[in-house]
Amino acid sequence: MHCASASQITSELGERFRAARKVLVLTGAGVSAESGVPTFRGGGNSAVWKGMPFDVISSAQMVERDLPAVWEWFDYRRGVLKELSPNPAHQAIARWQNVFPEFTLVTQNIDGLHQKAGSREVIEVHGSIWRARCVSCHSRFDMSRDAVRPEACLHCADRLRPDVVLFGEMLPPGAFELAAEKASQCELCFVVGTSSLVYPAAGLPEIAKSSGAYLCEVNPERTPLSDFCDVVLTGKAGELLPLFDQ
Ligand code: BV8
Repeated sequence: MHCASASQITSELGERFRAARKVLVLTGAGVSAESGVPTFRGGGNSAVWKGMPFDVISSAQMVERDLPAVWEWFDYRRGVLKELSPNPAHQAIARWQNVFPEFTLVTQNIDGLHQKAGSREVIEVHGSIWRARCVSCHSRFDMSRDAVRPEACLHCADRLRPDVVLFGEMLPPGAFELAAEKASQCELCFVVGTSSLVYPAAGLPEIAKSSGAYLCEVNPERTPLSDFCDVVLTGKAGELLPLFDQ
């Protein structure tokens, strides 16, 4: 495993970091790996729950077929996340919102660790594990930390489901559009801890690059995006991102 050294941060990247005004960061499960959150794919195998690949248990069809099973999967993950804290990668990204005049943070993660690290206005393109939503009136209910999950919608009594985007479902209205707009305007785009396989989120760096942004990937492994990047920092986000503050 490549150890993260400042030498990886090329002078050009350092200069662009110091000069940039409009910066976008896209994160995936890898940014939470050092907090103890299991990733879905890193390390070759994809996550499995009770014999089902995660993109089956986390699918729109499963909500129709077996909502209690979907809740069991997300209740289990909420239980794991309750004990976990942001790591130096989340903390560095939270500091960056005060460094750059126009800073945008887009995450595929539903774990809320960016917000716990102090990041504001996080664009959660795949929703949040800390909210429930009514399947019919779409009322949302906060389940942060110790709130118990309401049995049914307090407004129309219909069933509640996790307020996350499942496979085969559209992203939250406006979230992707806002992220795509910011991606098309940014000068510097960091892609941190994602395998760049899940769309449409994986299309955001391509929008940034084709709009003239300088693209930097941070990941211990190569991804389908790596060849497309101006610079690839090979290593752990929690070790590499704090190096930019120096
Ligand atoms: C949709 C919430 C429209 C739930 C998630 C185009 C081409 C092919 C397929 C499609 C396409 N368009 C749409 C699709 C289908 C599908 C898709 O992309 N499938 C993939 C599998 C091919 N997309 C959808 O279904 C999307 N919706 O398209 O709707 C539509 C609707 C109706 C009808 C027609 C069209 C919705 C996708 C969102 C699904 N929900 N999450 C939950 O969490 O359970 S996706 C979920 O998986 C995450 O949010 C994330 O997006 C993805 C996992 O990816 P990563 O976060 O990147 O994590 P991964 O484990 O894969 O990789 C971790 C990386 O970190 C690795 O590279 C590793 O090396 C690195 N790493 C590890 N440690 C560290 C590290 N990096 C840095 N530091 C470390 N320490």
